[in-house]
Amino acid sequence: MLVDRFSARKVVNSSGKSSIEVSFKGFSASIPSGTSKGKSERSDFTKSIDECIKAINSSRLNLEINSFSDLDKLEVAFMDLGGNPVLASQIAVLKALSKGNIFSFLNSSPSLPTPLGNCIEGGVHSQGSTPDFQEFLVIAPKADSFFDAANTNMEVYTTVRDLLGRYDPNFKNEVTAEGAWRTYISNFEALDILKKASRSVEHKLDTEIKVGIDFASSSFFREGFYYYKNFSLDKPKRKFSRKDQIAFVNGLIKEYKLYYLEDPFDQDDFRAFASLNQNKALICGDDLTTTNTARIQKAIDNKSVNCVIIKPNQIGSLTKTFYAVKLAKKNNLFTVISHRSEETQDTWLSHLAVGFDIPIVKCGIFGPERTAKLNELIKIEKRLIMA
Ligand code: 2PG
Ligand code: MG
Repeated sequence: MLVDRFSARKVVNSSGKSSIEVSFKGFSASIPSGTSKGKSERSDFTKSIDECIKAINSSRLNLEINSFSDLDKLEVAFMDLGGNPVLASQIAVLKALSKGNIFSFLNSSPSLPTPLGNCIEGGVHSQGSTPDFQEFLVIAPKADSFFDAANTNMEVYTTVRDLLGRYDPNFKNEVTAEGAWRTYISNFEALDILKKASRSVEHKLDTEIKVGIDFASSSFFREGFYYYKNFSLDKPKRKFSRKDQIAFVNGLIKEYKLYYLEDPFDQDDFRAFASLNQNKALICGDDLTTTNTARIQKAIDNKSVNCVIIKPNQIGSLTKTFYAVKLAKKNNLFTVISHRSEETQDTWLSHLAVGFDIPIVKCGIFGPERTAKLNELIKIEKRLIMA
């Protein structure tokens, strides 16, 4: 397929900021951004979005792109503009190449991932006296279908809202950019509410529900210490050394039977990650590994994690994202493909989850940008059942 020209524009994301959307032969792709970024992530834009749009709209290319690996040619063409323009052009062309069916173009024996849903949000994704942990997550690992798993997460989400309404006098049904509940309680209270809601939905739907945390701990780590401002009801302020944090996280795994822990330690402390028992839970790197093969390799060498987050926008290239998935799988690491906080309504993430054969998709549970992705996976599931 000859790739000669694109058209680009701004669209509004879930944080009310501008994102880039790029179209090719009637297929469009828009790219999200993160709020809590790992420090080794690629820049979204190296110029202003307006300058990038102008550069894309005026570019005249002459590229023959017929396969996934040919998408590298777009990396060369738009390298100077940053990761988001590169990714947008690659995904738009991939949509055109696959006639909108990215997942079946990439994978001849596709299966569906399980959704890991963000229910309550604190950290830098919320404001005010909210929990220190960034995300309180739920998953129904044994659900019979993607639809059932997404529906279970939604039941927990609405049960959490009801419990927060009764428990937190400051709760106003507010949601964050990811559509999770914003509450003004401590980490432990939020965990207890999530656990309570999960137990009640487990009982109602007769299904197993597990909980997880994205600590995003680099956001409250400074000069060797973890600073908590909303640790627990009786003692909100805490200062933990590295050793304290390791003991604390180990205690949480036991007390809440955590299924999934993301970034429990600072993004450069590969060895602290390695100290956790990987037989008990998924220990996942996000800011630690940033979808970057060099950092994933370092995590493998240090035995830091048994799981890595895959976010195409962190590395700003679709082909490099694929190399990251390949490296992780070759080393028996679990993979979790993830949305970003500042999302668009595009659904390519859903296609990549199936196309790259990734077992878990991390996504918000509700809100237009999240529902678009979940519904696309429900549609893909339906298509696969009918086929
Ligand atoms: C994360 C993500 C998505 P952000 O930390 O895992 O929830 O947040 O996109 O802000 O990096
Ligand atoms: Mg994270």
